[in-house]
Amino acid sequence: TNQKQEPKDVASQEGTLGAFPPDSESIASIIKYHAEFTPCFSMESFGLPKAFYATAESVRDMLIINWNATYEYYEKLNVKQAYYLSMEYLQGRALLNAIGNLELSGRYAEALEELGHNLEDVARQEPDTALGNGGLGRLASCFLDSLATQNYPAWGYGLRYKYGLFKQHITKDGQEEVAENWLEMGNPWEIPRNDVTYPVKFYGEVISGPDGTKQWVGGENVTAVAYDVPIPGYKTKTTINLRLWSTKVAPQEFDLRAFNTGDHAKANAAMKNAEKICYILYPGDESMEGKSLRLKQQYTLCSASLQDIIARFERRSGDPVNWEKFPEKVAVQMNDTHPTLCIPELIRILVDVKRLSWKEAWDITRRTVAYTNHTVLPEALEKWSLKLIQELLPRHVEIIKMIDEELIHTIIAEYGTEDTDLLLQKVKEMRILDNIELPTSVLEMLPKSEESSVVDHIESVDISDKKTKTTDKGDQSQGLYTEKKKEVTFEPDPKLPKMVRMANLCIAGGYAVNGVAEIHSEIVKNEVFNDFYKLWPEKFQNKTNGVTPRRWIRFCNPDLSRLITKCIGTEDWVKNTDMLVTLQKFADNEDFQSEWRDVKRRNKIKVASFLKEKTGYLVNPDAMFDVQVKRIHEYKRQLMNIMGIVYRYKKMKEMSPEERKARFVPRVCIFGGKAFATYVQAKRIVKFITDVGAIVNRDQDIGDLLKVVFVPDYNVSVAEVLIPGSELSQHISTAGMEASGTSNMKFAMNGCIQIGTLDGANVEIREEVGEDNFFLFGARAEEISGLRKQRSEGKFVADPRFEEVKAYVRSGVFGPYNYEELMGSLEGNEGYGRADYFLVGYDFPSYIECQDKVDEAYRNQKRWTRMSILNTAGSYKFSSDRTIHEYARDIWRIEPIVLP
Ligand code: GL9
Repeated sequence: TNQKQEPKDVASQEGTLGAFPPDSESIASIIKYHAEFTPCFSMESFGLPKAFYATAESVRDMLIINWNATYEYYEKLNVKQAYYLSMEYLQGRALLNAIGNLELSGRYAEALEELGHNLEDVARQEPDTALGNGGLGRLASCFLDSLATQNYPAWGYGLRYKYGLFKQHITKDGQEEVAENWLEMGNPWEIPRNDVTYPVKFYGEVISGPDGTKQWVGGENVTAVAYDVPIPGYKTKTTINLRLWSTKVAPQEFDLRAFNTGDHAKANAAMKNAEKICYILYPGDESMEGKSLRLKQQYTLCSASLQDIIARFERRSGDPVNWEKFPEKVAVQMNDTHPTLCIPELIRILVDVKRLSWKEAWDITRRTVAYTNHTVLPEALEKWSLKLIQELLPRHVEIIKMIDEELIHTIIAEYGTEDTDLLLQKVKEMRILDNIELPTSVLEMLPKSEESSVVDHIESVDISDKKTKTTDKGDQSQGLYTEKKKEVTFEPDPKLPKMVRMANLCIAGGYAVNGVAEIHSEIVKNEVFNDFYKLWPEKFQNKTNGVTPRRWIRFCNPDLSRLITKCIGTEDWVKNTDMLVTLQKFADNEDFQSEWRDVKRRNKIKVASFLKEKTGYLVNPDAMFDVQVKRIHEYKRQLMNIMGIVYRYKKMKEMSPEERKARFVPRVCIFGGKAFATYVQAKRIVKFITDVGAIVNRDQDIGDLLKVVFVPDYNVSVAEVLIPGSELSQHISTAGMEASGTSNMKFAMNGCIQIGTLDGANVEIREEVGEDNFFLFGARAEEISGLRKQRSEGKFVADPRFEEVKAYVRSGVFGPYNYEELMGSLEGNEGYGRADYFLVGYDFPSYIECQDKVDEAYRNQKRWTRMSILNTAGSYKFSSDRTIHEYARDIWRIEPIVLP
């Protein structure tokens, strides 16, 4: 390994900032220092963007002190560390979070005032760090905050994409994507670690040594470079590390000769090739080119992180290294299947580089790696083409085949060979390799028949000595050959691609598998991975998601936080959310209720001015603020929400002004969310929402009774404004399809009442806040497949109100755009994404009836406020501190370490 030293000599850095924590005067002088000596703006002006960068640099200085001290201490104690591997982190802005955690907000505000600036304005200059798509990435960021806050020795690993999630513009044609160059002005939070680099290889070939050892040689090498982002905990010195990898050309790949002979294009090609791996988050994966890039990204994360983890383990263990102890020092959590290659990569390093036996390496791996499943949507369960992996990572394919073979033998041991039909069905469903011939070691165990038959030639593993050998058939290609005696048991379909199922590999190679909400973990165990659950019930767990109360209450909603602190009598609830339950006692207290309403109203006014600025629409802060913000997806059913609004609008139009007023509570319906760039149906939904808004919002008859606003470019910072000011939030996915959801938790924390289905974490939220404080509607998860079947048999009779809405939309009220595709998707009788697969029509009647109950409840402001308070009180369970504590206790087996 070329691993260099980690940061040392912390003592020498101590004191460079003077007394710690510094007072506001020293802070001001540090900011001035950075304004002068860390220049990326002109000298003269100390305008807003420059003020932000200088302020951030000054905060970073302070973080580095704690970050070094934390690292040193872990190194000294040689503690067990957890490593969270994630392709996504949705960090949002860092400034207010960092100074809030350092308890320096007041002093920073004063210091900036002295320098002629306002802290909030300065903070708004920071671009969102959006290295993620949605819930999964934001969860990873909340976890980092909870790890640091609770003093858990843990790190995050990820990729430093040059372009994060695209920016969304809303035009007359709907969503338009624009690249987000978040690093343009530099990133004050990162520490480039030119001393921490690892080689990452692609392509090449595997050669066998005379002693049976394997070497992966040739191919293309890139260099992974670490960029460290200090993650401070709240009111603790612990500052953990988020290590993001970037890629650059490996020295040996740069073709100096080509450059010298004037072939600059050739010389530059290698550079571009290496750098483009970390250019963009989630490149579209329609084309083969895109697919290969995504796989390169995944492998870069796994390979660089594991080399780093292993180097740290070796350095800390001293000579000789006892590899048996690896799982006692390291736990690796895979955030979904994206980092699955960790499994074969760890084995590769242990066997090929560290020279352990297959058995030792496989044992160590199975005691080190754990897997979180975040979705059961079939299209999201990752499968990679074997051909592609073979080309890019030939050695890993050998290892995956060995794991697959071992798994098949476990399945045989479980089911026996008597009932071959059952056995083969199980093998087929559970194997890691899909549509691939069985290994000979397996064929040999199956009952023989007399007929001769055709089977594929394959490489096989002799389980007894765990060395790979090639079946002795001369022909080294993947060609067919005729073999006597063996019966045709398992024929790959040549028309179908050979695939690797990543989740199956994770379950076989990991020691724990968890879902992210109770209902989801049950679906994982009893449906999607039921066969694996029967095989290894002890691996399966639930870890209900959570969100950090620092960002999602304390910092985004300072007014509510003050009120909560006043009520509870201490601010400790920010670290110990169980204390929020105390609020229950005040739910009916009229004075408290009125203070609670004042806070909400102030937050609504902020939302209103934000909407004005972003969309030009003026809304009435006395109307009910009804919000649905999340990625646009058919299963999340933004379409049902907007069709409900259309129904409401149509009814309003049919009534007299007096009737309208009596029947409906004024509402501002707010939407936000991005659609995947090539997800046509999702983009149609965005367009539909904005078209409805354009008609409704200028309708004089309707006025303040109904407004429909689509907030462009929904991201973490937008959420921080909208959530505190919302009163009703919608979590209305088809039951069984949303693994957990996490914004539902943030809304509850901020006293927002939900309308929702029994899906994901909604189920548990409803349990905690109480049935009376949650608007429930819709079909249950266990009914869904029956309902789909009914539909396909033509037995579904649509509610006339649903038919009415579709006809109204088709009549062209909302403009010239052709909504036939959208309405048509709710009809007919065939296929995913069509024939109303998501059961909008089925749930529509109960949805709009439930919305009437919402209006009724809102009319009684005392009742509503009580519900709101009880939502915050009941949200205590959904702190990511609780989730992380459970991971640490049940999966990682790590203990908090408090710095002296
Ligand atoms: C998701 C699930 O869909 C959510 O229900 C869940 O809350 C989060 C976090 O566990 O994970 N899985 C997933 O792939 N995404 C999720 O949000 N999608 C994105 O992050 C875009």
